[in-house]
Amino acid sequence: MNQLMFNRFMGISLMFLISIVLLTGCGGSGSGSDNADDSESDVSTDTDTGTDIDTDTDTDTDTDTDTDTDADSDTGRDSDTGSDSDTGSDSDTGSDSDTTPVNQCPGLDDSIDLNANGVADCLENILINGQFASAIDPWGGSSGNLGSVFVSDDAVNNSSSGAISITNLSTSTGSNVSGSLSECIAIAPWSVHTLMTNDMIPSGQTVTGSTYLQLAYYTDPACLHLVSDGFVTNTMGHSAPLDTWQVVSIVSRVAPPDSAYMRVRLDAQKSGSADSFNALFDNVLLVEDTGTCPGEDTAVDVNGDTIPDCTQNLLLNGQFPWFVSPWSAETNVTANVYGSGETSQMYISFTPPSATGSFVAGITQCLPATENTVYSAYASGFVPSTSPDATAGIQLVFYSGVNCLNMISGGVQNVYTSSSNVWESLKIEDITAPAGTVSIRMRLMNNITNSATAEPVKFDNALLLVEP
Ligand SMILES: [Ca+2]
Ligand SMILES: [Ca+2]
Ligand SMILES: [Ca+2]
Repeated sequence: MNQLMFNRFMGISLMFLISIVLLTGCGGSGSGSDNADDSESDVSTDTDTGTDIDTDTDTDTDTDTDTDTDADSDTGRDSDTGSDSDTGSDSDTGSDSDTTPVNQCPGLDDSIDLNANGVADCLENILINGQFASAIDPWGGSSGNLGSVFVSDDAVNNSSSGAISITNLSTSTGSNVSGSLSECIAIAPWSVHTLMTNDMIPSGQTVTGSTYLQLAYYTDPACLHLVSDGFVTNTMGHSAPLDTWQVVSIVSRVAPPDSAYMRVRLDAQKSGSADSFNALFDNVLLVEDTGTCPGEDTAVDVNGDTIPDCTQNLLLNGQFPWFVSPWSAETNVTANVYGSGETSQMYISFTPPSATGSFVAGITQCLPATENTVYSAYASGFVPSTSPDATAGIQLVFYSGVNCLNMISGGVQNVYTSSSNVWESLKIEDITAPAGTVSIRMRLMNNITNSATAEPVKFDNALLLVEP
């Protein structure tokens, strides 16, 4: 691990620690008084979620402002560690041929393991009260969720646990999501989470609907202010079969760099009727992904050195799994991630100011750099045949000031695609940083010649590394 990556990881680790310290010193409680904001937020949800399902989750500007003020999820989880004391008493009962497993989570169901990792979900759940053992607290919701109540219909028929029944009471006949229930928790930037839950739609309803999950990232502990990306993930759950508990997931979502809190939302979605629609949820599990490069594809190796690019990349967010940050879009450039996870790509577009001449614009990332160090940069570029006047390119520029100020003369490298409708490997290899280098900028470029029309190009798998 080189120094830059080490610093990056140390920085993230430090922020995570700080988050924990802040959390333990902060004791939110109750589901909060949400009503003031929610009437508006539900309206906005009603109008936008119908069209953004599965198509473009990243540009969803759902500005729901449900205020669940519970930011003390970690504090609650700490109580789980108290159950370790049960281990001692378990040995005492061994002589009674008592084969009952250790009660790992008093009051909760140890047998639930939705993510099938052999660890009781109650031990690893970041959320509070994911099993709805006896109530729905601290889950909170919007004013549209007046039908959300605790019910005894547990997903695995556990007589000592229940579920949450969420009713969409919207009288709109359009496609809409309402009846939400949410929890707002502290998370670390760049942390990666997977959400899983049981859901069930009772039969006998006049409305056809679906379960619906949402993850959204915020800067504040009340989950009121979305991160700069406005990053929201909506996932349709089930509309069938009825009366049968199912499992639905949102897998490996990466927290944007300016996020500090995440809101997990459970919803009932319906369309075509003013009647209410009801769905049940149980065993909601949120875990942080661990291992090599969570949220990124370890198979990507654009420089062909058999080392996963995600372990050697100086860039953050080189694979564009969900969002644009911390890449910075230049003036008038539209940058969006389409697709999701390992199949996603970054689209860059701008409208040239004139139909004559060659114009270049794109997105950039600036990093500290060291003189006389050898750098290589890569990306996959794609020019659709519908962009006949465009090429896709990458650029490396060296600077003598921090934050990419004061470009060093002669310190610019460019390479562009040469054909359309195929992914091309763009490479700038083995470039020695000039004397005086303090920072380096990598740029992904959309170049348009003799056209005043926006002609998008797309990129994937950007890599910047120091050569050994
Ligand atoms: Ca588990
Ligand atoms: Ca339950
Ligand atoms: Ca590699």
